[in-house]
Amino acid sequence: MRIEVSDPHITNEEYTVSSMVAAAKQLLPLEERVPGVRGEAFDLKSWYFSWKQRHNADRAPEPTHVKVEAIDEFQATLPWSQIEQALFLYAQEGKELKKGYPIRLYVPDGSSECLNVKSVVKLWFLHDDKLGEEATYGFKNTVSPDELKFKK
Ligand SMILES: Nc1nc2c(c(=O)[nH]1)N[C@H]1C(S)=C(S)[C@@H](COP(=O)(O)O)O[C@H]1N2
Ligand SMILES: [Mo]
Repeated sequence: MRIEVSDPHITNEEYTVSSMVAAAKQLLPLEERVPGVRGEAFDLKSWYFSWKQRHNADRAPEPTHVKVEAIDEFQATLPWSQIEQALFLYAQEGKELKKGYPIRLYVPDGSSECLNVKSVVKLWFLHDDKLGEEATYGFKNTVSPDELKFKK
């Protein structure tokens, strides 16, 4: 399973869980930020900064938002200010995740539990103030029954 990571100011790359973990500077027990949920995690923002550094992209502008997409096409977009505590769970009891594989986002200081996106396979660092200061989530390309009628 691959996880695609992109930032238009840096690059577009694919990672495995282990290569992502190897690139992380800050590993921590998830429980430190999400009481009651055990497992091993890495901090999102510090992952971004070490990734940026590895690509010698120190002058790239700081993102305004992070967007994640899961295997089931569930997505979430978070303003940069809401990801201060965000982290990815990647293992439990030393093994790959049974639920949420390959990695699961947790946003302890986010506006909703619904932002804890399971099975993340795409991670985008975005640069667009117009996306606003509210976190959003939901399924990609949801089409209402009414819209479907017109598409036939
Ligand atoms: N991939 C994926 N992640 C998801 C969802 C989803 O439908 N797909 N639902 C979200 C919502 S709305 C909630 S409330 C939580 C539920 O987490 P749980 O399965 O651990 O109870 O997962 C979030 N993460
Ligand atoms: Mo939810």
